[in-house]
Amino acid sequence: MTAVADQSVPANGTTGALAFTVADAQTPAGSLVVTATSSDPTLVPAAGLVLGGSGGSRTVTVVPAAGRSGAATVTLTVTDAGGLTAARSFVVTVTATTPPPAGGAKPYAVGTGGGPVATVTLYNPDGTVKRTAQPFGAAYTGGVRVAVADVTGDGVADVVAGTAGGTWAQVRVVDGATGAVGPNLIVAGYYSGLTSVAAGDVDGDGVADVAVGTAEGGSPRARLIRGRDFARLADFAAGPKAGYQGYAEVALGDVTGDGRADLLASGGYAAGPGVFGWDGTTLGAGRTPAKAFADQTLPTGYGKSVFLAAGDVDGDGFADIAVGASSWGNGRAAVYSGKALVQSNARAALADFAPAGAVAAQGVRVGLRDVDGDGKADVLTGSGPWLTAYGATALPPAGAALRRLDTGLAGGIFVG
Ligand SMILES: [Ca+2]
Ligand SMILES: [Ca+2]
Ligand SMILES: [Ca+2]
Ligand SMILES: [Ca+2]
Repeated sequence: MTAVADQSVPANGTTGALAFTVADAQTPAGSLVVTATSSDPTLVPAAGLVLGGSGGSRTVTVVPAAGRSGAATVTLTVTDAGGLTAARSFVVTVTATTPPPAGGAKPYAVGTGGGPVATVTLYNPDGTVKRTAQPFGAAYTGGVRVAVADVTGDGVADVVAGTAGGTWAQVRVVDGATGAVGPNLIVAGYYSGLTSVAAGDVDGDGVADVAVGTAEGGSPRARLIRGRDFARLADFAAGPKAGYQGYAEVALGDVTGDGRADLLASGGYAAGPGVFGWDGTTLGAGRTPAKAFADQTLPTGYGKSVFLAAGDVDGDGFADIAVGASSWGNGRAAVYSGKALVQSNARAALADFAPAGAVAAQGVRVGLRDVDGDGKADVLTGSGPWLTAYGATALPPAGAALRRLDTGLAGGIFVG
Protein backbone atom coordinates (compact mmCIF):
# COMPACT_ATOMS: atom_id res chain seq x y z
CA MET A 1 0.00 0.00 0.00
CA THR A 2 1.30 3.42 -0.88
CA ALA A 3 1.52 6.13 1.76
CA VAL A 4 -0.88 9.04 2.23
CA ALA A 5 0.74 12.32 3.22
CA ASP A 6 -0.21 14.08 6.44
CA GLN A 7 -3.10 16.50 5.96
CA SER A 8 -4.12 19.87 7.38
CA VAL A 9 -7.69 21.15 6.98
CA PRO A 10 -9.67 24.01 8.52
CA ALA A 11 -12.42 23.20 11.03
CA ASN A 12 -15.59 22.07 9.24
CA GLY A 13 -13.55 21.24 6.13
CA THR A 14 -12.69 17.88 4.60
CA THR A 15 -9.54 16.45 3.05
CA GLY A 16 -11.25 15.63 -0.23
CA ALA A 17 -10.55 12.20 -1.73
CA LEU A 18 -6.95 11.14 -0.99
CA ALA A 19 -5.62 8.57 -3.46
CA PHE A 20 -3.51 5.53 -2.62
CA THR A 21 -2.85 2.22 -4.32
CA VAL A 22 -2.94 -1.34 -3.03
CA ALA A 23 -1.30 -4.42 -4.49
CA ASP A 24 -0.50 -7.95 -3.36
CA ALA A 25 1.56 -10.78 -4.80
CA GLN A 26 -1.13 -13.43 -4.33
CA THR A 27 -4.52 -11.67 -4.03
CA PRO A 28 -6.02 -9.66 -6.93
CA ALA A 29 -6.15 -5.99 -6.05
CA GLY A 30 -9.94 -5.94 -6.32
CA SER A 31 -10.19 -8.56 -3.58
CA LEU A 32 -8.03 -6.67 -1.10
CA VAL A 33 -10.09 -5.29 1.79
CA VAL A 34 -9.22 -1.81 3.04
CA THR A 35 -10.39 -0.51 6.41
CA ALA A 36 -9.71 2.78 8.17
CA THR A 37 -9.57 3.72 11.84
CA SER A 38 -9.08 6.98 13.71
CA SER A 39 -7.01 7.52 16.86
CA ASP A 40 -9.54 10.15 18.02
CA PRO A 41 -13.17 9.29 17.19
CA THR A 42 -14.31 12.57 18.78
CA LEU A 43 -12.39 14.53 16.17
CA VAL A 44 -12.64 12.04 13.31
CA PRO A 45 -15.55 9.64 13.88
CA ALA A 46 -15.75 6.32 12.05
CA ALA A 47 -18.47 7.76 9.83
CA GLY A 48 -16.03 10.48 8.81
CA LEU A 49 -13.68 7.96 7.16
CA VAL A 50 -15.13 7.43 3.71
CA LEU A 51 -13.39 4.82 1.55
CA GLY A 52 -13.73 4.76 -2.21
CA GLY A 53 -12.09 3.60 -5.41
CA SER A 54 -11.75 0.08 -6.73
CA GLY A 55 -9.15 -2.44 -7.79
CA GLY A 56 -5.69 -1.19 -7.02
CA SER A 57 -6.72 2.48 -6.93
CA ARG A 58 -8.41 3.44 -3.70
CA THR A 59 -9.30 6.68 -1.94
CA VAL A 60 -10.08 7.84 1.55
CA THR A 61 -11.90 11.07 2.41
CA VAL A 62 -11.58 12.33 5.98
CA VAL A 63 -14.51 14.38 7.32
CA PRO A 64 -13.75 15.67 10.83
CA ALA A 65 -16.63 16.20 13.26
CA ALA A 66 -18.28 19.60 12.89
CA GLY A 67 -16.74 22.38 14.93
CA ARG A 68 -13.83 20.26 16.24
CA SER A 69 -10.14 20.98 15.99
CA GLY A 70 -7.01 19.02 16.90
CA ALA A 71 -5.06 16.15 15.36
CA ALA A 72 -5.92 12.50 14.77
CA THR A 73 -3.95 9.65 13.27
CA VAL A 74 -5.81 7.78 10.55
CA THR A 75 -4.65 4.22 9.96
CA LEU A 76 -5.45 2.40 6.72
CA THR A 77 -5.25 -1.36 6.88
CA VAL A 78 -5.31 -3.66 3.87
CA THR A 79 -6.16 -7.34 4.31
CA ASP A 80 -5.51 -10.00 1.68
CA ALA A 81 -7.34 -13.25 0.99
CA GLY A 82 -5.08 -15.10 3.40
CA GLY A 83 -5.81 -12.74 6.26
CA LEU A 84 -2.42 -11.06 6.14
CA THR A 85 -2.47 -7.32 6.79
CA ALA A 86 -0.40 -4.24 6.11
CA ALA A 87 -1.04 -0.77 7.52
CA ARG A 88 -0.14 2.84 6.81
CA SER A 89 -0.94 5.86 8.94
CA PHE A 90 -1.15 9.59 8.37
CA VAL A 91 -2.02 12.53 10.58
CA VAL A 92 -4.95 14.83 9.97
CA THR A 93 -4.62 18.21 11.67
CA VAL A 94 -7.83 20.22 11.94
CA THR A 95 -7.20 23.91 12.57
CA ALA A 96 -9.74 26.00 14.45
CA THR A 97 -11.28 28.81 12.47
CA THR A 98 -11.50 32.17 14.16
CA PRO A 99 -15.07 32.76 15.30
CA PRO A 100 -16.65 36.04 14.29
CA PRO A 101 -16.54 38.67 17.02
CA ALA A 102 -19.38 38.50 19.52
CA GLY A 103 -22.07 41.01 18.84
CA GLY A 104 -21.19 43.07 15.83
CA ALA A 105 -23.60 44.71 13.45
CA LYS A 106 -25.38 42.33 11.10
CA PRO A 107 -26.17 42.67 7.41
CA TYR A 108 -29.77 42.45 6.28
CA ALA A 109 -31.63 41.88 3.05
CA VAL A 110 -34.60 43.06 1.06
CA GLY A 111 -36.50 40.97 -1.47
CA THR A 112 -38.80 42.48 -4.04
CA GLY A 113 -42.53 41.92 -3.75
CA GLY A 114 -44.51 41.12 -6.86
CA GLY A 115 -43.91 43.08 -10.06
CA PRO A 116 -40.26 43.43 -11.05
CA VAL A 117 -37.85 40.55 -11.68
CA ALA A 118 -37.44 38.91 -8.27
CA THR A 119 -34.33 40.54 -6.85
CA VAL A 120 -32.47 40.20 -3.57
CA THR A 121 -30.42 43.08 -2.20
CA LEU A 122 -27.96 42.33 0.60
CA TYR A 123 -27.16 45.42 2.67
CA ASN A 124 -24.14 46.01 4.85
CA PRO A 125 -25.12 47.01 8.38
CA ASP A 126 -24.51 50.66 7.56
CA GLY A 127 -27.12 50.57 4.80
CA THR A 128 -24.76 50.39 1.82
CA VAL A 129 -25.46 47.71 -0.78
CA LYS A 130 -23.18 44.67 -0.64
CA ARG A 131 -24.66 42.78 -3.55
CA THR A 132 -27.79 42.06 -5.55
CA ALA A 133 -28.94 38.84 -7.18
CA GLN A 134 -31.87 37.40 -9.12
CA PRO A 135 -31.96 33.93 -7.58
CA PHE A 136 -34.84 32.60 -9.69
CA GLY A 137 -33.79 33.94 -13.07
CA ALA A 138 -34.90 36.87 -15.17
CA ALA A 139 -38.38 35.52 -15.92
CA TYR A 140 -39.76 35.21 -12.39
CA THR A 141 -41.53 38.28 -11.05
CA GLY A 142 -43.52 36.79 -8.19
CA GLY A 143 -41.54 38.17 -5.25
CA VAL A 144 -38.78 36.76 -3.09
CA ARG A 145 -38.66 35.96 0.61
CA VAL A 146 -35.31 36.55 2.34
CA ALA A 147 -33.32 35.55 5.41
CA VAL A 148 -29.68 36.36 6.17
CA ALA A 149 -27.06 34.22 7.94
CA ASP A 150 -23.95 32.23 7.11
CA VAL A 151 -25.48 28.96 5.93
CA THR A 152 -22.47 27.84 3.87
CA GLY A 153 -20.03 27.86 6.79
CA ASP A 154 -17.35 30.20 5.43
CA GLY A 155 -18.09 32.93 7.97
CA VAL A 156 -19.68 35.27 5.41
CA ALA A 157 -23.41 35.94 5.71
CA ASP A 158 -25.50 34.54 2.86
CA VAL A 159 -29.05 35.23 1.73
CA VAL A 160 -31.62 32.45 1.78
CA ALA A 161 -34.18 33.26 -0.91
CA GLY A 162 -37.62 31.70 -1.39
CA THR A 163 -40.25 32.13 -4.06
CA ALA A 164 -43.40 34.03 -3.16
CA GLY A 165 -45.90 32.15 -5.28
CA GLY A 166 -46.79 31.81 -8.93
CA THR A 167 -44.21 29.09 -9.65
CA TRP A 168 -43.24 25.71 -8.23
CA ALA A 169 -41.77 26.58 -4.87
CA GLN A 170 -38.00 27.08 -4.73
CA VAL A 171 -35.54 28.02 -2.00
CA ARG A 172 -31.99 28.89 -2.99
CA VAL A 173 -28.92 30.29 -1.25
CA VAL A 174 -27.18 33.36 -2.62
CA ASP A 175 -23.58 33.00 -1.42
CA GLY A 176 -22.61 36.19 0.37
CA ALA A 177 -18.95 35.86 -0.57
CA THR A 178 -19.29 35.04 -4.26
CA GLY A 179 -22.84 35.91 -5.30
CA ALA A 180 -23.26 32.38 -6.67
CA VAL A 181 -26.82 31.02 -6.55
CA GLY A 182 -27.14 27.50 -5.18
CA PRO A 183 -29.49 24.65 -6.11
CA ASN A 184 -33.13 24.45 -5.07
CA LEU A 185 -33.18 23.15 -1.48
CA ILE A 186 -36.74 21.88 -1.47
CA VAL A 187 -38.92 19.67 -3.60
CA ALA A 188 -42.48 20.80 -3.02
CA GLY A 189 -44.49 18.87 -5.57
CA TYR A 190 -47.59 20.67 -6.79
CA TYR A 191 -47.03 23.57 -4.37
CA SER A 192 -46.89 26.99 -5.97
CA GLY A 193 -47.84 29.15 -3.00
CA LEU A 194 -45.80 31.47 -0.83
CA THR A 195 -42.71 30.12 0.88
CA SER A 196 -41.29 31.54 4.09
CA VAL A 197 -37.58 31.26 4.86
CA ALA A 198 -35.50 31.64 8.02
CA ALA A 199 -31.91 30.95 9.08
CA GLY A 200 -30.41 30.08 12.47
CA ASP A 201 -28.21 27.43 14.05
CA VAL A 202 -30.55 24.73 15.33
CA ASP A 203 -28.14 21.79 15.65
CA GLY A 204 -25.39 23.79 17.33
CA ASP A 205 -22.58 23.08 14.85
CA GLY A 206 -21.83 26.77 14.40
CA VAL A 207 -23.36 27.03 10.92
CA ALA A 208 -26.83 28.50 10.44
CA ASP A 209 -29.48 26.07 9.28
CA VAL A 210 -32.42 26.88 6.99
CA ALA A 211 -36.13 26.67 7.78
CA VAL A 212 -38.79 26.77 5.10
CA GLY A 213 -42.50 27.24 5.68
CA THR A 214 -45.16 26.22 3.18
CA ALA A 215 -48.94 25.93 3.39
CA GLU A 216 -49.06 22.27 2.39
CA GLY A 217 -51.07 19.33 3.63
CA GLY A 218 -53.76 21.23 5.49
CA SER A 219 -51.51 22.89 8.06
CA PRO A 220 -48.37 25.04 8.21
CA ARG A 221 -45.52 22.76 7.10
CA ALA A 222 -41.96 23.34 8.29
CA ARG A 223 -38.84 21.96 6.71
CA LEU A 224 -35.50 22.24 8.51
CA ILE A 225 -32.38 21.92 6.38
CA ARG A 226 -28.87 21.73 7.82
CA GLY A 227 -26.41 24.44 6.86
CA ARG A 228 -23.33 23.66 4.75
CA ASP A 229 -24.44 20.28 3.33
CA PHE A 230 -28.19 21.09 3.15
CA ALA A 231 -29.25 17.69 4.42
CA ARG A 232 -32.84 17.46 5.66
CA LEU A 233 -33.09 17.58 9.47
CA ALA A 234 -36.87 17.69 9.91
CA ASP A 235 -40.09 18.04 7.92
CA PHE A 236 -43.29 18.24 9.91
CA ALA A 237 -46.70 19.84 10.42
CA ALA A 238 -45.83 22.87 12.56
CA GLY A 239 -49.43 23.67 13.49
CA PRO A 240 -52.74 21.84 13.84
CA LYS A 241 -55.11 21.11 10.98
CA ALA A 242 -58.28 22.06 12.87
CA GLY A 243 -59.47 25.48 11.79
CA TYR A 244 -56.53 26.03 9.41
CA GLN A 245 -57.15 28.63 6.72
CA GLY A 246 -53.81 28.81 4.95
CA TYR A 247 -50.55 30.78 5.25
CA ALA A 248 -47.35 29.44 6.79
CA GLU A 249 -44.51 31.52 8.14
CA VAL A 250 -41.37 30.37 9.93
CA ALA A 251 -38.64 32.00 12.01
CA LEU A 252 -35.55 30.67 13.79
CA GLY A 253 -34.28 32.07 17.06
CA ASP A 254 -33.27 30.83 20.49
CA VAL A 255 -36.42 31.52 22.48
CA THR A 256 -35.53 28.93 25.15
CA GLY A 257 -32.15 30.48 25.92
CA ASP A 258 -30.10 27.27 25.61
CA GLY A 259 -27.91 28.54 22.79
CA ARG A 260 -29.68 26.68 20.01
CA ALA A 261 -32.20 28.20 17.63
CA ASP A 262 -35.80 27.10 18.02
CA LEU A 263 -38.38 27.06 15.24
CA LEU A 264 -41.36 29.39 15.26
CA ALA A 265 -44.26 28.94 12.88
CA SER A 266 -47.48 30.76 12.20
CA GLY A 267 -50.60 30.05 10.21
CA GLY A 268 -54.05 31.39 9.56
CA TYR A 269 -56.78 29.93 11.79
CA ALA A 270 -60.47 30.51 12.18
CA ALA A 271 -59.95 31.86 15.70
CA GLY A 272 -57.09 34.19 14.67
CA PRO A 273 -53.44 33.90 13.67
CA GLY A 274 -51.77 30.91 15.35
CA VAL A 275 -48.14 31.03 16.54
CA PHE A 276 -46.32 27.85 17.47
CA GLY A 277 -42.89 27.33 19.06
CA TRP A 278 -40.80 24.19 18.63
CA ASP A 279 -37.75 23.44 20.80
CA GLY A 280 -34.71 23.22 18.51
CA THR A 281 -33.17 20.40 20.53
CA THR A 282 -36.10 18.16 19.52
CA LEU A 283 -35.72 18.83 15.80
CA GLY A 284 -33.61 16.32 13.89
CA ALA A 285 -33.69 12.99 12.13
CA GLY A 286 -35.56 10.41 14.20
CA ARG A 287 -36.71 12.90 16.84
CA THR A 288 -40.23 14.01 17.72
CA PRO A 289 -40.67 17.78 17.68
CA ALA A 290 -41.74 19.18 21.06
CA LYS A 291 -43.25 22.54 21.87
CA ALA A 292 -41.22 25.34 23.43
CA PHE A 293 -44.34 27.15 24.65
CA ALA A 294 -48.11 26.78 24.51
CA ASP A 295 -49.79 27.53 21.19
CA GLN A 296 -50.74 31.18 20.84
CA THR A 297 -53.79 32.66 19.11
CA LEU A 298 -53.33 36.32 18.24
CA PRO A 299 -56.09 38.91 17.82
CA THR A 300 -57.94 38.71 14.51
CA GLY A 301 -57.05 42.34 13.80
CA TYR A 302 -53.68 41.20 12.43
CA GLY A 303 -55.48 39.58 9.51
CA LYS A 304 -55.67 35.91 8.70
CA SER A 305 -52.10 35.22 9.80
CA VAL A 306 -48.90 37.03 10.81
CA PHE A 307 -45.44 37.47 9.38
CA LEU A 308 -42.76 36.27 11.84
CA ALA A 309 -39.20 36.96 12.92
CA ALA A 310 -37.10 36.00 15.95
CA GLY A 311 -34.20 37.71 17.67
CA ASP A 312 -33.22 38.99 21.10
CA VAL A 313 -34.55 42.54 21.21
CA ASP A 314 -34.13 43.26 24.94
CA GLY A 315 -30.82 41.45 25.41
CA ASP A 316 -32.01 39.02 28.12
CA GLY A 317 -30.61 35.97 26.34
CA PHE A 318 -33.98 34.75 25.05
CA ALA A 319 -34.97 35.44 21.46
CA ASP A 320 -38.11 37.51 21.19
CA ILE A 321 -40.76 37.12 18.51
CA ALA A 322 -41.81 39.85 16.10
CA VAL A 323 -45.13 39.55 14.33
CA GLY A 324 -46.49 41.67 11.51
CA ALA A 325 -50.01 41.91 10.16
CA SER A 326 -50.75 39.77 7.13
CA SER A 327 -52.52 40.98 4.00
CA TRP A 328 -55.54 43.14 4.72
CA GLY A 329 -54.77 43.22 8.43
CA ASN A 330 -54.45 46.17 10.78
CA GLY A 331 -51.02 47.23 9.53
CA ARG A 332 -49.38 46.73 12.93
CA ALA A 333 -46.23 45.02 14.15
CA ALA A 334 -45.52 43.78 17.67
CA VAL A 335 -42.63 42.17 19.54
CA TYR A 336 -43.36 39.64 22.27
CA SER A 337 -40.89 38.57 24.95
CA GLY A 338 -39.59 35.07 24.28
CA LYS A 339 -38.72 34.64 27.94
CA ALA A 340 -42.31 35.32 29.04
CA LEU A 341 -43.58 32.85 26.45
CA VAL A 342 -41.30 29.97 27.43
CA GLN A 343 -41.42 30.57 31.18
CA SER A 344 -45.11 31.36 31.64
CA ASN A 345 -46.80 30.88 28.24
CA ALA A 346 -47.72 34.56 28.45
CA ARG A 347 -47.52 37.21 25.77
CA ALA A 348 -45.71 40.30 27.05
CA ALA A 349 -45.42 42.99 24.39
CA LEU A 350 -42.06 44.76 24.19
CA ALA A 351 -43.45 46.90 21.36
CA ASP A 352 -46.73 47.24 19.47
CA PHE A 353 -46.93 49.86 16.77
CA ALA A 354 -48.01 50.76 13.24
CA PRO A 355 -44.98 51.28 10.96
CA ALA A 356 -45.31 54.25 8.66
CA GLY A 357 -46.13 53.52 5.04
CA ALA A 358 -47.99 50.27 5.57
CA VAL A 359 -50.19 49.14 2.71
CA ALA A 360 -53.08 47.08 4.02
CA ALA A 361 -53.07 44.66 1.10
CA GLN A 362 -49.39 43.80 1.68
CA GLY A 363 -49.34 43.59 5.45
CA VAL A 364 -46.23 44.31 7.51
CA ARG A 365 -43.22 42.11 6.78
CA VAL A 366 -40.87 41.87 9.76
CA GLY A 367 -37.26 40.99 10.49
CA LEU A 368 -35.10 41.15 13.62
CA ARG A 369 -31.48 42.05 12.92
CA ASP A 370 -28.86 43.83 15.02
CA VAL A 371 -28.20 46.66 12.61
CA ASP A 372 -26.20 48.94 14.94
CA GLY A 373 -24.09 46.28 16.64
CA ASP A 374 -25.16 46.87 20.24
CA GLY A 375 -26.01 43.20 20.74
CA LYS A 376 -29.76 43.73 20.59
CA ALA A 377 -31.87 42.83 17.58
CA ASP A 378 -33.48 45.83 15.90
CA VAL A 379 -36.92 45.63 14.32
CA LEU A 380 -36.96 45.69 10.53
CA THR A 381 -40.26 46.33 8.82
CA GLY A 382 -41.20 46.18 5.20
CA SER A 383 -44.33 48.27 4.95
CA GLY A 384 -45.36 49.28 1.47
CA PRO A 385 -42.17 50.32 -0.34
CA TRP A 386 -40.51 51.34 2.94
CA LEU A 387 -37.71 49.49 4.70
CA THR A 388 -37.38 50.77 8.24
CA ALA A 389 -35.09 49.63 11.05
CA TYR A 390 -36.35 50.62 14.48
CA GLY A 391 -33.67 50.62 17.18
CA ALA A 392 -34.16 48.00 19.88
CA THR A 393 -33.34 50.46 22.64
CA ALA A 394 -36.00 52.93 21.51
CA LEU A 395 -39.10 50.71 21.49
CA PRO A 396 -41.92 51.40 21.14
CA PRO A 397 -40.47 53.50 18.34
CA ALA A 398 -39.34 56.84 19.61
CA GLY A 399 -37.02 59.25 17.85
CA ALA A 400 -35.43 58.67 14.47
CA ALA A 401 -35.33 55.21 12.90
CA LEU A 402 -31.89 53.62 12.49
CA ARG A 403 -32.48 53.10 8.77
CA ARG A 404 -35.25 54.25 6.50
CA LEU A 405 -35.29 53.58 2.80
CA ASP A 406 -37.93 54.16 0.15
CA THR A 407 -37.36 51.36 -2.34
CA GLY A 408 -39.97 52.77 -4.68
CA LEU A 409 -41.37 49.26 -5.12
CA ALA A 410 -45.13 49.52 -5.43
CA GLY A 411 -45.43 45.76 -5.00
CA GLY A 412 -43.91 46.01 -1.54
CA ILE A 413 -40.82 44.34 -0.12
CA PHE A 414 -39.86 41.42 2.04
CA VAL A 415 -37.20 41.89 4.72
CA GLY A 416 -34.88 39.61 6.65
CA1 LIG B 1 -21.47 32.04 3.72
CA1 LIG C 1 -26.26 24.25 12.13
CA1 LIG D 1 -33.27 27.08 22.02
CA1 LIG E 1 -35.32 38.70 24.73
